[in-house]
Amino acid sequence: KHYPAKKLSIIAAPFSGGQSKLGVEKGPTFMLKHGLQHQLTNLGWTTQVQHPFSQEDYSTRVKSDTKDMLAHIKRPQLVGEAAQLVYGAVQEALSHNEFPLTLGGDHSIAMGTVSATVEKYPDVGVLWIDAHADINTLDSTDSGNLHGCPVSFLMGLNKTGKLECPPSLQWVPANLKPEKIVYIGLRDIDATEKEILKEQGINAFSMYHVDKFGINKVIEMALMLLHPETAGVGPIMCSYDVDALDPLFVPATGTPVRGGLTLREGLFLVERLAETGDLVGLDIVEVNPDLAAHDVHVSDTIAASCAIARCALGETLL
Ligand code: HAR
Ligand code: MN
Ligand code: MN
Ligand code: MN
Repeated sequence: KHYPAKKLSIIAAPFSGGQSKLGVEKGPTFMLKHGLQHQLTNLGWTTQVQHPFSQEDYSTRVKSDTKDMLAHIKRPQLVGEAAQLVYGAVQEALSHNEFPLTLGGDHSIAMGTVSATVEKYPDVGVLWIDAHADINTLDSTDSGNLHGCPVSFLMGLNKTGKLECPPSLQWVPANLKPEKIVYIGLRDIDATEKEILKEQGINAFSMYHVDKFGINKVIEMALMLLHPETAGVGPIMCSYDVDALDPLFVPATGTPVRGGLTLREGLFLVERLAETGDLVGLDIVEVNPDLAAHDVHVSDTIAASCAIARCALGETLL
């Protein structure tokens, strides 16, 4: 319904500064080398690849810029700049009625993708598919890794904390309301994050709920929660961290947690979103080809990540 012209803007976001493991910046190249663009063209999409970082060298800056710290928060300047470029690329795609498919990179770039999408579709519901809640604030994060914090920025939770929001991240429009995000796949949440989720009244389906209700029912409930007035119908954006899938299927990722979604559950989820006709944007993040013990770990991870994109964009089994 939202993209009758089937135009796709593939946004390559090779960024690793939101966490501490190099290699996650290789995600977009590996997915594109696997043939993702051609696979999506075969599904009837007109495709183009955008490179918002073409003027930057984040790989070098991630390694060399040791002064980019705010207390224990790592690389706020770099993360703010990179996410803002992604924000611009998603805005630009949406302004041309192109579906933004953003390939990470670590999950900090979702500060840009989600806020640009909420700007365009103010009633959009965000499905955050992840083993982690990524809602730590500057004050609550233990690791200081900003890929564990994007949701708190999207919701404006760092405007009132003890640590002041660094200037590089003040552009983030705090336009995501707590009732407009639902999580699926959670299984590794910090105690501080549990408190924030409770305080904000955010709906979340952990792996417990997936086991209890099944993935189909979980998605139906999630859609209902995001669009209660219209019986679950309305625009949906999906920010998909591949670590939501069990590491059996996606071993090459920075923070694998056992007991995750099966490959079929993870693909069904996006097949179901495609079926609604209401998907307006997709991120696929945290693919790290360097964190593989064997070549087959890389190919499994890349194949699963590309399958997520294809299923979300209309590929069906029959
Ligand atoms: N909660 C932890 C932190 O804040 C770990 C979360 C980051 N890992 C991710 N995010 N892959 O989805 O550091
Ligand atoms: Mn364009
Ligand atoms: Mn995660
Ligand atoms: Mn994440």
